[in-house]
Amino acid sequence: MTQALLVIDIQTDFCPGGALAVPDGDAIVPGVNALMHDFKEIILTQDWHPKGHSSFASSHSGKAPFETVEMDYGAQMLWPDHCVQGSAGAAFHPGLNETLGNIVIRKGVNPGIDSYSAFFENDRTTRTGLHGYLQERGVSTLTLVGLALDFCVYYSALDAARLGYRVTVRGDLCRAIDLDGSLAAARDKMRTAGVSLA
Ligand code: VGL
Ligand code: ZN
Repeated sequence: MTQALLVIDIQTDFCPGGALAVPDGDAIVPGVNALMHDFKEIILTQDWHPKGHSSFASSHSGKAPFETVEMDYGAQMLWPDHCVQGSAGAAFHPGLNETLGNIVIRKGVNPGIDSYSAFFENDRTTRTGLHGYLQERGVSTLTLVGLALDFCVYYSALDAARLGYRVTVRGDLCRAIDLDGSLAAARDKMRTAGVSLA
């Protein structure tokens, strides 16, 4: 088994009506469910923050969502409170066929470090364990789908390419937040990194 599907953060808070809604985010759910039937190895990721997480604007006095702060590990965009561990918003979108997932990787659990990528936290060095899992399963080729294309999908795709996987991002099965040109920048950088954007 050498191929795996990575389903990134298809959670209630990233869908319309959620705390950090990605426009049209729920539209990808039926297509993702269908695609899961083509894979034997399926990894689901879940953004999973403790209350008061350092990526929440509410944790920084005088700061508003979508402003940035300087953390020890570099610039960090601040977000509305979202995907709080155990909350309804952190659950997978109710339409997602999560039973087909072999393993769930939860990320963003460290109170002081955000984690966009499914492989590394935002300090770019602390590992989530996903690479070890994939290596043990003999996976070398990855297909990525999910939310948001210009944040968690993008960081995961770049890290996967850097780790040596062959990476395809199914752009039709992703949706973007698109802040200040972040989508165009993410597309450019993914292409440069050798990620195929289908
Ligand atoms: C995400 C912002 C904050 C994502 C997660 O899943 O793209 N974006 N936390
Ligand atoms: Zn988050």
